[in-house]
Amino acid sequence: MNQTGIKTVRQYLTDQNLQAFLISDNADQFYLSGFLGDESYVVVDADNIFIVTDARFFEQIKQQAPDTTVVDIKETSLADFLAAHYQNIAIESDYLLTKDYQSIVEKGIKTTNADLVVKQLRMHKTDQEIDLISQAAEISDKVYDHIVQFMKVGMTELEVAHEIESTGFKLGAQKLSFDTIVASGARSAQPHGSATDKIIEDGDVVTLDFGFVYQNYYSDITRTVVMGKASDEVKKVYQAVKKAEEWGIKFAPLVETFGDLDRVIRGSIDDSGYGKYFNHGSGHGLGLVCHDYPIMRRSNNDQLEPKIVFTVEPGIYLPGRFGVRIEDDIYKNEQGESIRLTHSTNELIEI
Ligand SMILES: [Mn+2]
Repeated sequence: MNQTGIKTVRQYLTDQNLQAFLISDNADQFYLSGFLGDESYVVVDADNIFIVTDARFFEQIKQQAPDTTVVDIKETSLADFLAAHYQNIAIESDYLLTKDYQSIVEKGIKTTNADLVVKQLRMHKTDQEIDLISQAAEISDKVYDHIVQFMKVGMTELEVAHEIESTGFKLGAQKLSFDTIVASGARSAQPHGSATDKIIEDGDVVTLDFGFVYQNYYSDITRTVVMGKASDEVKKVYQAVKKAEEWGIKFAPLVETFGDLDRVIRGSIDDSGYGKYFNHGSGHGLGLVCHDYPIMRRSNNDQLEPKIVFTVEPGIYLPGRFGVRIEDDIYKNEQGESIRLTHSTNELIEI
């Protein structure tokens, strides 16, 4: 049970004159209650924390969230349960199923979108959370060390991806952060090209983007390597991405908002002349979810406060040719220094 989190949610309810908060995002549910499940709902009101769920989770809840009250979904639907107790509630619109939302509205319950209330709480990490992300990141670093020794021309992307994954599991990872990306040759110009049976050839630029979860906390790293000798153009693009990434890390303690840091990173790529080939956000929050709040884009106004863990990941993608991305996991500490949680070299490696 996260007493501070629950207290903040209850304060929000009081301030907004709402009777309950329906938490549907699994990460938010775990953060507040300790319950790690799915297909369930957590309802926080002024006095109680309910978990609306089915019998699969009853025993688990006794262990993980003993201070909560279980509501058996077989006895009452979510909408009936809510209608019996509340006239107005906060919801998380980005995680509430449309069918459940419709049932709630049909019962005459008024809803208020509160998508960011728990996410903005969750983005501020405790020392213990930072330590867990750091351990997840250490697994990813060790895997990168190994994979640059392992991968050879003639292997398929999938062979490399499977080696990344099995190495991470041997090092104690709980699960993958996401499907491992190994994108070689022209495929490296696809920012999220999951591994295929394509054979890795001499001269290929290869993007490796992967991450491992440790005790429910995620890491995320990207490196781009070259098979054989890098051409002058590949070197030029690589240096432009590397510089933008380093500027992102360097300026993180000096800017006010995540939008400002996005502008710094994007500005660096623009200065290199490749601005129109950088077509995604320059980073994202990291914690109980891999692509967590906040997404670092120009329009984001969240203050870049100490102990928010996030990624910095600029890229340049030349369609049909090649792409380069470099990504590290960082935060700003209370002394105003940028701290890296991933430590792999960002120098260009020719294999
Ligand atoms: Mn990422």
